[in-house]
Amino acid sequence: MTVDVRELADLGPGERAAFFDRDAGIEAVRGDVREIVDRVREEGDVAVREFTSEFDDVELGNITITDECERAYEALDDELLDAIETAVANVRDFHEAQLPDDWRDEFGPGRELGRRFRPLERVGVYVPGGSAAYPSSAIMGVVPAVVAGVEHVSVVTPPADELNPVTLAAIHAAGADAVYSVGGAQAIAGLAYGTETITRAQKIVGPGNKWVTAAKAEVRGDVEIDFLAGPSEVVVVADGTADPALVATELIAQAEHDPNTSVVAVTTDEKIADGIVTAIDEQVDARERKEIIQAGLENDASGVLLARSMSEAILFTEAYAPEHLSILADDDEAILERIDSAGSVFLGPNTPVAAGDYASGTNHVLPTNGSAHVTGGLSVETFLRSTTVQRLSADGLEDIGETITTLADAEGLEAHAASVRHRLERLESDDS
Ligand code: HSO
Ligand code: ZN
Repeated sequence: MTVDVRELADLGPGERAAFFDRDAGIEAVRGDVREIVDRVREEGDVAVREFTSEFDDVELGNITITDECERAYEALDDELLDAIETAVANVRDFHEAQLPDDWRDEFGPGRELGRRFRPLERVGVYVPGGSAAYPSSAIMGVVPAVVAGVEHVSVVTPPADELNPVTLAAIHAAGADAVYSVGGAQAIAGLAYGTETITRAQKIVGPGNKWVTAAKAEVRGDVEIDFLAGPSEVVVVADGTADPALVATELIAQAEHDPNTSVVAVTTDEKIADGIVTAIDEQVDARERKEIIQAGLENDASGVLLARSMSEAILFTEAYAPEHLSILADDDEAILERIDSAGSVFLGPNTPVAAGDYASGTNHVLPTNGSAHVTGGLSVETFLRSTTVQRLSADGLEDIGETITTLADAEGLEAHAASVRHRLERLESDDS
C-alpha cells in the first residue's frame, strides 16, 4: 500500500509542519548558482557556451533558434497543431478578459484621479525541458505577455541534441519574438544581464528546476521575477459525495511531475478516505511514470487525511495554501467561499486540474510553497506597470490645499507647503 489514511487531528507537530514547510529546495545549490550567474554576467556568450557544454553536454552552434521554432511549427502534424492552437486561443481569450482599462474619475470637486496601464518592454520566459517536455508552459508564459502588449518576448529553453519539436512549435504559436537554446542558471543569468546574443529582460517568469529557481532568487533585485516556483502541489477537498477514483486521479496526475510533488486529499468521510487509498493502489500500477508517482505520494507533505469536520478540512487547506485546489463536494461553492489562499481552484467532478494545466484558458504558472498566501499566478498584470494620473481644478486645489499644507508643515517640508500656497495666492489674486 502506497499511502495510509491519517487523522488530521492525530498528526504530531513534525508531521503537521511537513505539510506547511514545503520549499523549492534551492538552498543547496545557491553557491554554485552564484558562480554561474557571475561568470555569465561578466563574460556573456562565452560563459553561456561553456556552461552549456559542461551541464547539458551540448556544443552550441547558434544560440538563437527563433527560425527553428517557426520551422517546427510548420512541420507539425495537424492533430498537435490543432491542440496547440486551441490551447493558445483559450489562454489568449481568458487573459484578454483580464486587460484593465485606463480610467479617470472625479473623486471630489475638481479632483480628477486615474490609473493607466502600460506593458513592460522586454520580458524573458523560461520554458523547461528535461524529463517531461513542456510546450504547455511555453503557452502559459508567452501568451499573457503578448496579450499585455510586451514589445519583445524572449524565451529560453534547454538545448538537446534533438530539441522537442512540439515545444518549439508551441513557443512559435504563442508568439515569442526571440528564442534561445539555453537552459539552467546560465539562461536566467543571460536574461537578467543580457549577453552579445540574449536580449536583457526587465522581468523573468516561468517555472524551472532548482538551478533555474535558485538563479531567479540570485538575480532578483537586478531584474523583476514572477516568484520562486517549487514542485507541483494539489490539495483535493472531498466530502462524502466525492468519487474516490476521481480524487485518486488528481493526486496521481500531479504526482507524476516530480518526485518532490506534494499531493494531499483531505476528506470528512472515513469511507471516502479508505476508498481513495484503494483507488490509488488500483490506479498507480497502470501509470507510465509510476516510480515518480510513488515517490510523490510517499512525500512527507503528501497524504490522505481524515478531518473531523469540513471546518477542520478548510482550516488545513487555508494554512496549506495549495498551488491547485480541487473541491469535490456537494456544496463546493460554500467551501470555496471559506478559502482565501490557493493558486487555482477546480470545482466539481468534470473539472480536472489537467484542464487548467493545458487548455481551459487559466494559467498554470502558479504560486507554490504556500506563496498563494500572498500572490496569484501569472496573469496579464504580471506584464503591466501602472501609473497614476491627476488633475486638480482651482476648486480642487482649494478644497484640499489646507490638508496638504498642514501635513507638509508637520513634516517640516516647508517647500512642499510653499508649492501649494504659491498657487492658492495666485488663484486669490486672479479672483480679485
Ligand atoms: N501542473 C503543472 C503544469 C503542467 N502540467 C504542465 C502539465 N504540464 C504546474 O502547475
Ligand atoms: Zn500538471
